[in-house]
Amino acid sequence: MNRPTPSALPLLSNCTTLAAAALLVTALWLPNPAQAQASKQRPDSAAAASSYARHEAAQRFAAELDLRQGWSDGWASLWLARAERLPQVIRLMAPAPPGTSKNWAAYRARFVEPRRLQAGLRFWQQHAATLQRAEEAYGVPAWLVVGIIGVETLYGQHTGQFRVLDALTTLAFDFPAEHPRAAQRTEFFRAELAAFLALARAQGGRPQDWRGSYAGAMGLPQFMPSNWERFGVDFDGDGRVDLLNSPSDAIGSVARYLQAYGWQPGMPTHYPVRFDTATLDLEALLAPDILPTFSVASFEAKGAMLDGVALQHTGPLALVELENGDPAQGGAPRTYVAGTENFYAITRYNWSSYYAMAVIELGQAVEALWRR
Ligand SMILES: [Ca+2]
Repeated sequence: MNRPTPSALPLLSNCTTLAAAALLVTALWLPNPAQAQASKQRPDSAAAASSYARHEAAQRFAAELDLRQGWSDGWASLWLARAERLPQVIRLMAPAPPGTSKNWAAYRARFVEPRRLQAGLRFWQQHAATLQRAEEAYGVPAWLVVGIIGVETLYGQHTGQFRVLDALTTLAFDFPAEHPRAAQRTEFFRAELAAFLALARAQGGRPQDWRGSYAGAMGLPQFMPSNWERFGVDFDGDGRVDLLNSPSDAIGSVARYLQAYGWQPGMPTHYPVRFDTATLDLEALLAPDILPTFSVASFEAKGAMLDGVALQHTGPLALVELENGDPAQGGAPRTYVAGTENFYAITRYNWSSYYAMAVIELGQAVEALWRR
């Protein structure tokens, strides 16, 4: 996203695999005029750019990192001293106001739309052989890789305009204290900052030049630095993992990531579900959230009824609930599906059932165009 306004929040990428549910929820809230207004009116008392050169905790962190990594040239200290605080990043991390409702129909419409479908088709046509090679290597289907790269960055068109060094340093040392998981998030972003400094050093060039999302996610697949390190693949064989410029590396890395988080070849992601109102125990069905927990038999015993091939499913299922706005304010009824372990695997990329559903629907719609 070039302009990360509240109405066009870039998705928080696979940083969420390390438990950023609360954050992700923030990214999911849909455009809310009141919220946008509030953020415009907020006085930017702390907005003046200030560097971390004299920030005690940041400098201590950098010195320790230099020592731990054996960076005798003081790489971390040098670059953290040049990092600047980004007030906009802090604002984007604030939790959504209470009572904000989510809207699957509106969310879907942002991602499954003609422009993105056409870009997806072009991406598939251009990279068909690579997508097939990734499927053979990692068991992850082309449509899923195409869905993820499409939702994340519109096939590389919106990879983020924030300086990654500034964004990560801001989140590592000025994470909004009022956030319910501020301590955990601070630790997370400090680890990502350390990984980023190591990555930039290994790749050459100045850390200052790297651009990404406001959360520090980078490149076509919006990988966080630690995931670049863990799951990045040199899939075009040029000797380096380049997720900023190489679609092949991005394709291979996304597929490898999903394989690592449990994607099972051939298993559907979800099934339609209908309710038997006489026996429905919605509270019990929703209690495990999106974690697949119920056998087909126990799912149906609680009033969530399946049909056709779903009845032959052998693994656990989750009842996935998607809001379509606030019913009290004219919103549509909620959408429900039976999510499998593969649905869950997609949410390891970005901890959100709305995200997973958009990825699935975009990827499969592009596949239908491709096969036509
Ligand atoms: Ca490469």
